[in-house]
Amino acid sequence: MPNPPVGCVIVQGDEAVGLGFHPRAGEPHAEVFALRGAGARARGATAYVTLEPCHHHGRTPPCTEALITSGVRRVVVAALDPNPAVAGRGVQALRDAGINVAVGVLETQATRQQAGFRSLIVRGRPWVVAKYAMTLDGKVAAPDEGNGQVSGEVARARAMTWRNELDAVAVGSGTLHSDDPALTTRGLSGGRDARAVVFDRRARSSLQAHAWRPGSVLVTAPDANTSAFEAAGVTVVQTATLLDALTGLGRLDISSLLLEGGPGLLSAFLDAGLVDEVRVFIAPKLLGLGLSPLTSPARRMHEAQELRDVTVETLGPDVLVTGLLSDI
Ligand code: AOF
Ligand code: ZN
Repeated sequence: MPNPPVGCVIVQGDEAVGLGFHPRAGEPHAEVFALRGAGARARGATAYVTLEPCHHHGRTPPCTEALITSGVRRVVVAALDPNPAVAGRGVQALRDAGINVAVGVLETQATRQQAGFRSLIVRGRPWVVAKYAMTLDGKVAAPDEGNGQVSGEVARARAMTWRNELDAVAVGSGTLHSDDPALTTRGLSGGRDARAVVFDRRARSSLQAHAWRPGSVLVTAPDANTSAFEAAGVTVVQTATLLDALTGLGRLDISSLLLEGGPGLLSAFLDAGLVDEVRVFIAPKLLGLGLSPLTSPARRMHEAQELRDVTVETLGPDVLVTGLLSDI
């Protein structure tokens, strides 16, 4: 964060002679690693890259220069870079240098992968992913047990990879109080923890909760007393609306936010039109009474929010359904 995940492959004939990806902000871009691998075999080759090559001096020099110097003949770009410092200039520079450039190959897949980066640079706020696991009858928790496991091991492992991939993971004060979630990435070698974000309008959460660790963020109302949190080293964002809260998280370079509950937080985001993507696990269990994932006030079917670009996958005994509520 806040840079995009980008991959590049250099292909000579039908052989991949160089592979690269951008590991983190401050380190070289994908193209540079791929061109290093290809060496002299880049001459006359085709470079495939998931994001338009940059044409500006950021933390690193422009990739257009590296590509032109390498002698590649053709560049295939999945998606243009919405960064105002690039925005088509990268493609133009390559074409001006006589390189054949194709744009828009596997664009949907690439933009979905880059959703956080694109959201932050275009809207100034993170891409918001709502996630929950429910039984076949649509319950996320049993009446007498707040945090019993709904989904199976394979599904839970998948959800852990999201805590590694997204920049931040958020819960409301109700979930913090009832479940005391650790919000860490477990069981993943080389994984990193997303920043923990707690939405607590009154700032009354216990500082003993596991979610508070270095880098954790408290989002609260403008008039809340936050001195104890600040003294404990928690980053505080004080705003009156959820939209402003997201902009505040964007200022912290948080480009993607995984909403992990509970129903109050999810519904507040959904009702404000601020959920961009939904990922739901459905476990083949029948519970009966229990907690619904949402408390939204829709009364008729036409008021339901309908997902686009829906994917369905089975994970062990569970089903994962994902879809988008906004355009990338
Ligand atoms: C590329 N290839 O692999 C990536 C790009 O501060 P810098 O130098 O790292 O530049 C960051 C910007 O460069 C970022 O905002 C985005 O526009 C672009 N990222 N571009 O050609 C890459 N990661
Ligand atoms: Zn670059």
